[in-house]
Amino acid sequence: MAIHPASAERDWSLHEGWLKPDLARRWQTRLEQQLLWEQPVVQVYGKRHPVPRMTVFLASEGIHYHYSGAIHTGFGWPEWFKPLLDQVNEACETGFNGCLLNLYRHGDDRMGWHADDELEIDQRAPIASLSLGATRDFQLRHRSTSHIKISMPLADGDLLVMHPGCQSRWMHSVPQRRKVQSTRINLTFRRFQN
Ligand SMILES: O=C(O)CCC(=O)C(=O)O
Ligand SMILES: [Mn+2]
Repeated sequence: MAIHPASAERDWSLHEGWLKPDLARRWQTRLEQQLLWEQPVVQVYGKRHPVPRMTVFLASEGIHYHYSGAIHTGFGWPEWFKPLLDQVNEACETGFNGCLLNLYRHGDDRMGWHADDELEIDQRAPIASLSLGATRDFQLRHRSTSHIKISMPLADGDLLVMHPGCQSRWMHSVPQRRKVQSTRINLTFRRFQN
């Protein structure tokens, strides 16, 4: 089933329960066990800080992406991952060639305000964000009218599609939530220029 935004003005669409719980569990377990999760270290004012989450970058061979102060390179997709990539591509009617995965081990892990607007990303394509595991709040803040702030809980199996234009109009974040004790994985599928 293809996804169409309800209205052209909408900058994103949320598809709750896009992956059924049994499939979501299977993917979460596989991703946790089979990927080599890393905790990047960033340098701020000369001091080194581990980022408060674990990450993995998967992409087609030859894709390069600068984030968290380092260059990440695509070495091709693991064979076992391709069915999920195909399913997301079909839903979004696009061909994603990269995916950044974040593992939030507990509620202290988080991501600060940013937009996925790096030059390498093709801003004419959507960005699809799939959530697995613990529910976490995803916040959006309008860039020009900063009093407009939206918080939406992203739950297990939800697919959030950020449409072209979303990154230039909105910033987003995943704040700390001390009460959350279980793990969440988020996959953001992106289209890189090549
Ligand atoms: O974890 C999320 O829901 C958001 C992740 C994100 O914004 C990113 O990877 O750029
Ligand atoms: Mn982002």
